[in-house]
Amino acid sequence: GPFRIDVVTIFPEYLAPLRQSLLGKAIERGLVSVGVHDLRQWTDDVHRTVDDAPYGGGPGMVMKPEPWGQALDAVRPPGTRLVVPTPAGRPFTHAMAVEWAAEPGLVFACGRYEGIDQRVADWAAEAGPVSEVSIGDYVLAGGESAVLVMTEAVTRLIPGVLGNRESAEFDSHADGLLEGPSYTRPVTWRGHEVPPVLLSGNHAAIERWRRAESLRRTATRRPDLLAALPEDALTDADRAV
Ligand code: 6GU
Repeated sequence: GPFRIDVVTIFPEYLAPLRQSLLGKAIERGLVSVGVHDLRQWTDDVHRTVDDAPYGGGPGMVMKPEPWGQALDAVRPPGTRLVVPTPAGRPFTHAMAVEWAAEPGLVFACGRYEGIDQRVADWAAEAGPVSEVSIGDYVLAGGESAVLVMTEAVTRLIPGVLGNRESAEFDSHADGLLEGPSYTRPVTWRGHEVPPVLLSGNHAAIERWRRAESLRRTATRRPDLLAALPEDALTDADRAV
C-alpha cells in the first residue's frame, strides 16, 4: 500500500502544503497517503486544553500528556515510527530520510510552547521507534514547518515519487558530499562564462571536473562532512584536489 503519513498538531491548516506539488502528485498517484489531525479532538474539557504550566516552574507552557496518549492510540499503528520535531532533538539527516523512506509510514507529533511532556515519548517508545529530531541549529515556534521539511526529504525517496529526470541518487548528501555548480544556456551571460570543460564533449573529463568541484565546495562550505567520510571514500585523485 501507499506510504502513510499522519500528523497530529494544534494547527492542522499549517500542513495544507503537504497536499501540494510533488507530494500532492504522489498522493494523487496512490504512492503516499496523508492524514492531518487536530490534537484538540482528543481533549475532554470545554476549553479543549492542551497545555499547562511546567512542574518545577519556569516560563512557557508544556503540552499535557493525556490528549497525546489518546491521539497516538487512535492514529499510530503499533511499530510505526513516531517522529517528534524539537530543537532539542538529534539532527535530522539524509541518512535518516533514506532509512525512514523504507518503512511503512511515519507519525509526526507537533509540539508547541515549551514542548510535550517527556512521558509521551517515553511511553510511545514501548510500542515502536521514537525519533526526537531537530532540523537545524535555530529555534522554530513549533514543529509544523519541520514536518513539511522532513516529509519532503523522505517522500521524494519513495520509489515512483521522483521521475527518472530528477533522480535522487546524485543529490547533494546522497554520497556524503555537496553537489557542485550547474549551468545551462546561454554559454555567455552578462560577462560570465560556462566552464569550457562542460562544452568539451569529453565525458570522462566532465566527470572528473564535477567530482573536483564537489570536493572543493564541500571542503569550503562543509568541512565537517569531509571529515566524516569513511576512510575509503576518497581516491588518490580526490586527495590531489
Ligand atoms: Cl524540529 N522544532 C522546533 N520547534 N524548532 C526547531 C526544530 C524543530 N529544529 C530546529 N529548530
